[in-house]
Order: sequence, then C-alpha cells, then structure tokens
Amino acid sequence: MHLPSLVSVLRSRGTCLTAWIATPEPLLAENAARVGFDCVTLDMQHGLHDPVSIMRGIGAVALGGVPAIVRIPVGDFAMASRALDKGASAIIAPMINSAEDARAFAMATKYPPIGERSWGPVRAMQLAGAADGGAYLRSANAETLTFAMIETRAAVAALDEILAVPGIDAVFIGPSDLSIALSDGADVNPMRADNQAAAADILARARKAGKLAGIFAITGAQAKHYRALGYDFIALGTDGAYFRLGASTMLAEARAE
Ligand code: 3PY
Ligand code: MG
Repeated sequence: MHLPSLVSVLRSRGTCLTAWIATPEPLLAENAARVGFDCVTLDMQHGLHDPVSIMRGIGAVALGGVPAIVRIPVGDFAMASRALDKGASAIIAPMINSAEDARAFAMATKYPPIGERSWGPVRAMQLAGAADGGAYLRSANAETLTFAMIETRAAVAALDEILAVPGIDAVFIGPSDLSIALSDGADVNPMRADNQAAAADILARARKAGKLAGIFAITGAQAKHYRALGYDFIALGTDGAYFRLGASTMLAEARAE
C-alpha cells in the first residue's frame, strides 16, 4: 500500500481537515483515518507520542489510506527528521519565533541544496512507493511539508522573515497560545477579536509570500469558519474531545425519555 502525500491530498481536495491524536495508541490514529479525516496528525508536543509510537501510528494511519503528520516537541528538530524517515508527510514545529528557528527547522527537514536532512528514509520510501533512493531524494523536498507554528508576539513580528526562509512551506497558527500572548497572559480564547484579526493578518501575509496556511480549530463550527476564510489545512479537535463528545452524545440519547 502506498500512502498519498499531504501535497497530493491538498492538490485534489483544496483544504485538508486533520484529526489530532495525542494518545500514543495506533488504533486511535487508524480509526481517525477511517472515519473520514483528510489526514491525521500525531502530537508529540502536548500529546504523549514518542519516537516508537510515531512509527507505529504512521503505519496505522497508512492503513486508513491518508497522510500522517507529526507535531514535534519545541525545538526538537532531530525528531522532525526522524519522523520524516518514518513516513510523516509533513512536520508541524511549535514556537517558531524567529528566522533562526525557521532555518534550523528547514535544515533538519530538507535535503540539499535547501537544507542538510541526513539520509535514512527506509520506511518513508516504502510508504511513498519510491522505486529507489534517487526517486525519493528527487521528490522529498517538494512532497514533505514544513509548517512553522506562529503563536507568539515574537513570531508575528518576525513573520515575513520566517516566511522568506527557504524550506518553510507553510505557517500553522496556534490560536490558543497566540491569544495568551496577545492578552499578556490574561486570557486563553482563540476567538478573541484581536486574535482573529492577528490570524487574518498571518493568513494574508502567508498568501502574499506564496506559502500555505493552517490553523487549529477547537470545534467544528470554528473549522467551518476557517474553511470559509480559505485556510489550506485545519486541525479539528483532539482525540480526547472526540471521545468525550461521542460518549456524552450517546449517553444523552440513551437516557432521553
Ligand atoms: C495552540 O493553539 O496554541 C496550539 O498549539 C494548537 O495546537
Ligand atoms: Mg500552541
């Protein structure tokens, strides 16, 4: 079985809605893929995934026939490279606050001449159906995407320089952290007016630079709103929320008079 890349799914569908899986259990990732998400993200920053669960989770997502994406822990660019080797179709790097952060991220994830990703993509080649190393090498820089998370005041201030870094394909807005930053720690609310205005500005500047843009949505209604605004990549909820919402809806149905 060959896994479609996120690039190919974006090309055919326009917008990707990704599941967000924090629990390091491959069956959850596989179920998210089978339920109809366009792709599945495994979270190492706030989720409990580790290098082994990433390897297993990517295989499970492949069984569901959609691309897998990995959010790495803050600053762990070595892990970005390892996740790509294991077949991740894109990497989301949190807290990219400067062009220097963005360059370190691109160095680890892109082969020369853009970066200095080290060779070792055995599993990625199998999942991509690459005929040989040369075929993978020639397609990898374009087919594996880098999302720089913009979620602090420093990142917003440095956005144009971050967008100009070769090898940074996209931004991904972390609206909760951004709202904490913009309110100087007083609030965590992605839908604050100043936060939504900042997100709109980030989207516009990414577009102007010819880069993709993504954002995290806590609810389906928020995701719909972001679809209407034209984001390419929208994360919808988390595995914990899917479980709580599904279970509470079923319980309410069962107890209804
Ligand atoms: C944020 O909203 O800060 C995030 O990192 C979403 O994943
Ligand atoms: Mg965040």
